[in-house]
Amino acid sequence: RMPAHGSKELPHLPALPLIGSLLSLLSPHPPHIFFKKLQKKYGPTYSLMMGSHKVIIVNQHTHAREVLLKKGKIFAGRPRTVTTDILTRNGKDIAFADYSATWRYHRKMVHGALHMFGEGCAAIGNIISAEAQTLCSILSEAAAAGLALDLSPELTRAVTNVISSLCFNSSYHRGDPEFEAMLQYSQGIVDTVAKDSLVDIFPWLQIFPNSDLRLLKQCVSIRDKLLQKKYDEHKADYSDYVQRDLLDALLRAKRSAENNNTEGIRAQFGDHSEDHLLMIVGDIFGAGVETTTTVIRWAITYLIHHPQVQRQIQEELDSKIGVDRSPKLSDRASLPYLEATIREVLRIRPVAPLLIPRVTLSDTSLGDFIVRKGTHVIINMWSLHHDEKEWEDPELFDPGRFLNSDGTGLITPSPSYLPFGAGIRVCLGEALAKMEVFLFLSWILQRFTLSVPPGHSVPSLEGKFGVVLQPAKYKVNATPRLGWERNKCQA
Ligand code: HEM
Ligand code: PLO
Repeated sequence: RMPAHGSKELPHLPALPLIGSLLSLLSPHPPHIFFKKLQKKYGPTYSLMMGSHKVIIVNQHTHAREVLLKKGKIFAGRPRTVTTDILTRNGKDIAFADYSATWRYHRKMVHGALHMFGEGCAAIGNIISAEAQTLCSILSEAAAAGLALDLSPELTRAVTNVISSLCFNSSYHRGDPEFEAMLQYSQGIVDTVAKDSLVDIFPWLQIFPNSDLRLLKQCVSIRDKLLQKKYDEHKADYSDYVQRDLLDALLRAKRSAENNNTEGIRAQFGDHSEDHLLMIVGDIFGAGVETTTTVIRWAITYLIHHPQVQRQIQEELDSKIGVDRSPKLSDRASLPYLEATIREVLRIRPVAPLLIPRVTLSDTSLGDFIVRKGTHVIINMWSLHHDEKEWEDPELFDPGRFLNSDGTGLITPSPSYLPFGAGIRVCLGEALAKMEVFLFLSWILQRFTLSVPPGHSVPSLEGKFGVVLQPAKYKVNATPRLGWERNKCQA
């Protein structure tokens, strides 16, 4: 019989008084890579001190699955941090909110609403396709003018419009000042938020400079004004009989909570204040934009590095769809090579390489190791996705890993693969994100071949570490394919 709790102490990095393990953490590498390297000395699961907190770093799938799935509920807390408290008004959102009745209620509500307006609804395919079409027309114009283009802003606008349709029933045109403002504040937030929890918190050592905090507060205040405006507009013409979008669904839940016995509702579900509602929409909006855009950008970056993969996707598109119509969601099952490519992109460059940190809600164990209540836990998805024992030549980009031997069916070659996390904190937008990545890539690759302009070097594969791992900016040439020359983007 296994004992209920582990008995061993985790291997621990040398701790120095006052500054914890910080000195051993000073490294030229970004944290996900450095944490992977530390395995050589300390084993795949080890602990270290960050300030006054004990943090466990998990670099192997067996322990990761124990944290996320087998003991998901015990490991379901989120540590509070200075930056995420600023972003979410002290954890009134979903992603950075600690485990509670309120969190459970909100997660369930958003899950239902996303299903109603997103995954479960045929209209979502049309919304994404309309944005894909606009995006392709812009690529087409640039190609006709002989211009190389940084795809990022246009891609971000396309993805923003999808989530904006779902959340607010509205979208942005090119050059819309509200959209330009959004691009800016969102990058500012990505650059500064959660740095303290993902890396360290020693303000006096300049790891987390105060200018970051100032920038974050500025960006959050711009975002909050925008959210407030959408909220006020929706509240003004709200009706119990029409639900246009996610925000209407949240408003409706708020109304019915207020009309009922409020005390009883509070006890059962927790709060559903205006702050909660704004922060939840902010989460879905932020997650909906930054993650999906990042994945598509990584996909394009790898396709530029691997023209033969791009060609093979195009051959698959030509043979399964042709040139007389555009891809639709129901084509996904018949395009296994494209699907395998998307899976490989999510493996080799996980959007959230360290997920979002956890905190244990009670004393527990991990394998044979003792874990005390209040311990922070970081799952290093980068290590799982680059584990040499699980993946042959892990830095090699090879969609074939996810295909069976004759290339006709998809396989999951290793349990060491969880790009969306797992368990009770699993990504809420997985289905939506997969639909978007599939449609945008298939529309683009059906019509264009992507490459760097002559004389430019291929883009870096390194990535900038943060709450999402972003590729560098660069310009691409989108060359129309045979049969897709100017103005034939409508098919
Ligand atoms: C959480 C990945 C797109 C909404 C997460 C987590 C990961 C992830 C790894 C953290 C899980 C954890 O901490 O254990 C991704 C990837 C995406 C994507 C790779 C794109 C390909 C989206 C989209 C939405 C979304 C489009 C919104 C519609 C969320 C939310 C959470 C989350 C709300 C927090 C869940 C919680 O803490 O309970 N996602 N995501 N994600 N994601 Fe996504
Ligand atoms: C992105 C910048 C936005 O302005 C605010 C925001 C909200 C939710 C965050 C998202 C940011 C980054 C990606 C996150 C998402 C919640 C879940 C998702 C962290 C900071 C992931 C990948 O875990």
